[in-house]
Amino acid sequence: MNVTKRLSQRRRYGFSALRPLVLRPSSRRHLCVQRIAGSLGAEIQDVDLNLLPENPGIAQEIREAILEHQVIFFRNQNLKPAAFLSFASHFGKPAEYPFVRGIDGFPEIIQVLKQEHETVNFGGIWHSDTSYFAEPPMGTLLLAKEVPPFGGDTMFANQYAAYEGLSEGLKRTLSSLNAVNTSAKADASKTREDRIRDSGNGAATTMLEATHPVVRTHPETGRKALYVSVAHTAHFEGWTEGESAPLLSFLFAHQIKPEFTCRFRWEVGSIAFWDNRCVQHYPVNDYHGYRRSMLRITLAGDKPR
Ligand SMILES: O=C(O)CCC(=O)C(=O)O
Repeated sequence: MNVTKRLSQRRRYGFSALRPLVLRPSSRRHLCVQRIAGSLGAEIQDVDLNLLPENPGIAQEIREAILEHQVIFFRNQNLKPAAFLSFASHFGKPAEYPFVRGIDGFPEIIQVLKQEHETVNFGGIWHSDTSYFAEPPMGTLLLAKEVPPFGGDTMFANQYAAYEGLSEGLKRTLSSLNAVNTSAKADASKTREDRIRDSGNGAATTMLEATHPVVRTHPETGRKALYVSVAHTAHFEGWTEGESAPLLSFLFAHQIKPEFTCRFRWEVGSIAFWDNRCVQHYPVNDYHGYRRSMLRITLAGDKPR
């Protein structure tokens, strides 16, 4: 059965009833996909994303590539905000971010900015986006507008690999645990302060919280992924913070082992598109004195199971 048919069956019948999706690169006809690391990440070369509306096959192949590689990258895509939003909309429903106002005319697009005089970068801690939502975003897209002459890379970590790298004993223990995820952990809150100061939307004092399984099953691939993060996970459900801390600390260190990661060097016009259901990311803050500006869109997701 081809991938398109299986994806539509998954949508109709639900995901769990079907075998995990196996993607065959041989089904690609439009895209050249080049892996950039052993664990995750691939660069898609020689494609003009403005041409998607006339080539629906390209969107389908991009969808397959993100499921296979978890994070994908494009170069030289100097899209205007409307075109960026239109590109993102092929893959899901753009959602608003609760803490920062969208750019003029585009409430679903926020600017991820670090200015020359600032020292803290937005999101500068390992995380999966807004896991304190009951239904966290399935994916995020970032488009580079201004980049520093060096540094400012973003790292990504494969949470399927992190889960698979655990012992069978710990996997069994984690299988029955939920964790409480909050927007209020101090290290994560700090990374938003500069942006809230200049483009906050009044929600800064709101504390958002959601409880999710520690191991989630990806609704499209059927694979299991670790779903806690140092930025947002406060404690296991029914455990105190003190009781949770030793096991969480182990998981936080384990899930970002270099072997599970890739690292992307940005250029103006680069796009990264990652799957928050199985990936964490970390923007490296090593470019003080230079400006870095990206546009970000998140795509609505479902309740982790
Ligand atoms: O600036 C980046 O590379 C990533 C920013 C980030 O962490 C986010 O948008 O969630």
